[in-house]
Amino acid sequence: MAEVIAYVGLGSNLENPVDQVSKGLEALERLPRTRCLARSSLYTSPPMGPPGQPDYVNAVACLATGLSALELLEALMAVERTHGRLRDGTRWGPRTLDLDILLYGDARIDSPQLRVPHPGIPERPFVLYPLAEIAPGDLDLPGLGSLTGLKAGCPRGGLNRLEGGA
Ligand code: A4P
Ligand code: MG
Repeated sequence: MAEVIAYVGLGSNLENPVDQVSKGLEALERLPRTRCLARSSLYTSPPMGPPGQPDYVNAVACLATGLSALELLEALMAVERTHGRLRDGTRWGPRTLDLDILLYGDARIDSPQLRVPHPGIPERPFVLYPLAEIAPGDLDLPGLGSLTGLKAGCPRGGLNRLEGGA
């Protein structure tokens, strides 16, 4: 199958998040039939969702992949399992690395397992700004509009680029 350009979002707020996201980015380089074309800086951001949890570290990577969207999802979940979850005796510990498929070529997928483009993109500065850092020109997000337009409607909030990250 021909290569597809896919964007993957990484996020962590537990167990040394900078390390988690850096190792996650390295793991993306090792996915089968996949090349990592670009990776954003690391960013810190206040938690979206319930307050009282630590700040997040986020990044976005651009991949060229021969995997299907579902194969890519499965590969990302395997990375989450090996890199993002810690063994706690016999039980899995908290998830420390979250990997989301943001875009898969110009595909629009709406299945119980996989929604692409990721529906949270428009309200997530920690996705939009790292994505804009590495996207070539102004991306059109299928069904969501241009990246420039989405960024204009989404203030940075407390998003900060980490110096020397990634
Ligand atoms: N799934 C469906 N579509 C996708 C997709 N495009 N990419 C399904 C990846 N997975 C997708 O995921 C649950 C199921 O989503 C998977 O089984 C897959 O089949 P999960 O990672 O186990 O669950 P989750 O991450 O807890 O839920 P959810 O709704 O994906 O949470 P989010 O949206 O990932 O949000 N604040 C900041 N500042 N930064 C963050 O990164 N992240 C979250 C988690 C909350 N607040 C945050 C951040
Ligand atoms: Mg997720």
